[in-house]
Amino acid sequence: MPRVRSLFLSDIHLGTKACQAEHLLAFLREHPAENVFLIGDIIDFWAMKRSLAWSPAHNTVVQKMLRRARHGERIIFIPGNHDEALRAHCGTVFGDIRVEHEWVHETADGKRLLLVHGDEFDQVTRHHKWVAVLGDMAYTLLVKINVWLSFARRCLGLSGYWSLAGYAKRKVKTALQFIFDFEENVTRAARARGLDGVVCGHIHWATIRQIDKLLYVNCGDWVDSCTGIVEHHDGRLELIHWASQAGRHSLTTELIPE
Ligand SMILES: [Mn+2]
Repeated sequence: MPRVRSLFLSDIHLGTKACQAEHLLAFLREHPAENVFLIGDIIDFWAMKRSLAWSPAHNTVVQKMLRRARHGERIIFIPGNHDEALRAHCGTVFGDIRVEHEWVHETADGKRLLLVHGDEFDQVTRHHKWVAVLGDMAYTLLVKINVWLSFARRCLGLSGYWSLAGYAKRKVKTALQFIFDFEENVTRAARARGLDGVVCGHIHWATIRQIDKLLYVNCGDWVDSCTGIVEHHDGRLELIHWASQAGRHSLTTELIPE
């Protein structure tokens, strides 16, 4: 029996420099599965139009996927916005990999989950670099800079207090609101279809949690956080943070809250 029942991966962004293909390959090696769900932005056609960053490791990822499909793993590819060119091919099969606009997966313990990339629930179309802004360290630094900034403003004779940190905080609040809106919209779509939850990607923010008694699962990404979701043979879902240091793989996991 393969090590896990299912793998859920999204936002790999093959074809970009940022793609952590080597880490992904190590993760894939450790996780033979019955089902592999590729939930969008697997190949980044947008970035490849600007500049091609296709390394041998990116080739290997594609080859491994084709090989796994050939050897009987069920692989379903749901295109995202960065690989939307493949949406025209939904309903077809490429080298044993099935391309679908969306999918309903039933876990071993009977939960029916909607699998979608999620960009159609994103009110903002631009990319989300702001995730990097969310951090106490950045905030603390901003507060420190602000002390000097206000001193400089006083020296320049500028009146009134203007807070850089406050400005950043308002921006972060907007970013957090964006995440909440996205999560709510996606979950609502699953509820409307009478399903038990949703597995998506797109916002590069991995999590497994309950929203209004529905399961909300996000696969995260392989450009920054190196995260994926696995379904164990009993249907339990687990978020895996994969990190590799000097050839030694370390695993930290976060279990689904009961
Ligand atoms: Mn996306």
